[in-house]
Amino acid sequence: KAIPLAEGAVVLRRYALDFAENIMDEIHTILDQAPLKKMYTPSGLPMSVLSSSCGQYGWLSDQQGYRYTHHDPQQSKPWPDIPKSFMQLAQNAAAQAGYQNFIPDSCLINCYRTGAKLSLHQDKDERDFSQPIVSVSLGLSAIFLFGGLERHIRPLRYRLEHGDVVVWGGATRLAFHGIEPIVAGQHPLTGDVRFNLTFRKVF
Ligand code: MD5
Ligand code: FE
Repeated sequence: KAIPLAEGAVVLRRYALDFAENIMDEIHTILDQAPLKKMYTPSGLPMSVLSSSCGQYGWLSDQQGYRYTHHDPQQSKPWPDIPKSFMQLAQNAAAQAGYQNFIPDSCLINCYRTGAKLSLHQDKDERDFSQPIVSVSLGLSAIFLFGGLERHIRPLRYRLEHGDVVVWGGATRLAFHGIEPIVAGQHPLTGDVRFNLTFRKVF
């Protein structure tokens, strides 16, 4: 069932649970073609999350800045396609939250090892903020930090677990958010990591 988390954000608890094994198989196929890599902030600081992408656009971050590209620079070939099952999951989840025509052109794959975190930030490298972001959590759980539209607002904390899907739209699309350091653990499907997929319409 759909639970509103804030104005415009909907949590679909365990929505992806039945698809999780298929999703992990697809993730491994994608990562064989476009391996996870360490990203760096524009100021040169290493990020603790490892990332890859599939879809028409993939997200990159290094000293040249944050951007979306058609190519995986380490492979000199286009990013792998978004699997059909991913598209269906993202579209169905978006529709549950009231977005009937969500057609993502990018899926970012984030891999969090023990201690990996994401500092408070906004997602604003996309063109149309009326389009939601659909995020799928897999494996180890995480404490999600959900802030406000300004950085100084103290974030609320929510646990996101294996199979949870969140549709971030409306006023939350530009909210500050982050992930607390992942606590060591073991998950039967992902082992010692958390994966998160974010589906976006970038262009
Ligand atoms: C994650 N990833 O769990 C999150 C899921 C990222 C990122 O933040 O940028 O890769 S997406 C969470 C999100 C997106 C847009 C708005 C809001 C949250 N929000 O309003 O809190 O790896
Ligand atoms: Fe984000």
